[in-house]
Amino acid sequence: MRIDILTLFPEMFEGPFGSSIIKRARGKGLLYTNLINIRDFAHDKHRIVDDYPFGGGAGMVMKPEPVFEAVDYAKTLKTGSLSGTSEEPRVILLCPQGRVFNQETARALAGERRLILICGHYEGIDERVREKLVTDEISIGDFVLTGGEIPAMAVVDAVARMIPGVLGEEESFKNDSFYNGFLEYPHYTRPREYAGMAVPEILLSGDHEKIRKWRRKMSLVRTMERRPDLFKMAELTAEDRKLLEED
Ligand code: 4GY
Repeated sequence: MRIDILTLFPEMFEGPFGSSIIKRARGKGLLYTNLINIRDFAHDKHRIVDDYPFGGGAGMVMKPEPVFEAVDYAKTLKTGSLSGTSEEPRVILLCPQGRVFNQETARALAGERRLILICGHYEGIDERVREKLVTDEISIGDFVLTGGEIPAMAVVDAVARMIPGVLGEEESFKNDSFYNGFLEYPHYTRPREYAGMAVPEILLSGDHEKIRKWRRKMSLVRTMERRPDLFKMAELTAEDRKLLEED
């Protein structure tokens, strides 16, 4: 998958894209990321990309021209299997007004061949960018950040790990919270006792069927207690009901 990211602060992405699983995914050729500096598309010698808002008010607004030109440029970039195709890529703006991102969206986006992400900054971005260029608006939650860069990193990370081959067999997303609609069960590793706190006996028993049931039950109870909204939506099996009824 190819992801082009338009930003005024490309250096912010160096850490997250150069570390851990995202670094490995890029190394394996499963993910190709490209950073485009919107400032490179400014029209004047001072490379100005923002201006005062029409109608007055606080803060600066990102000018439309550099963003339009940066998106046009991004659309011309087609390497490998994308060359010669005329598919119109999804152009995603990260902003608090967008649809709230979740695992289902991550899974859907992981099925695309390419994405273009736009990171706004300052007070906002000229509305004509939204009207003409943007196909999807995504929010990572009901809070306001200083820019769309951190949300873009979150989206790339969540999408990348859903691409087949990015996670090893050991790391598979099949056990994730949200993949199956429930929160995860508690995890433990050595030592068996730490600071007076013991690992639940059942995990040391070697009885894989008992362990599976215990984990399932913890997952159900946690979801019920902490995320009643998720629990309401989830489908319970006959075994789930039985696990919830015992002591
Ligand atoms: N929350 N989810 C978010 C955000 C900052 C002004 C547009 C969010 O996605 N983005 O808070 N973004 C704003 C700042 C320009 C982006």
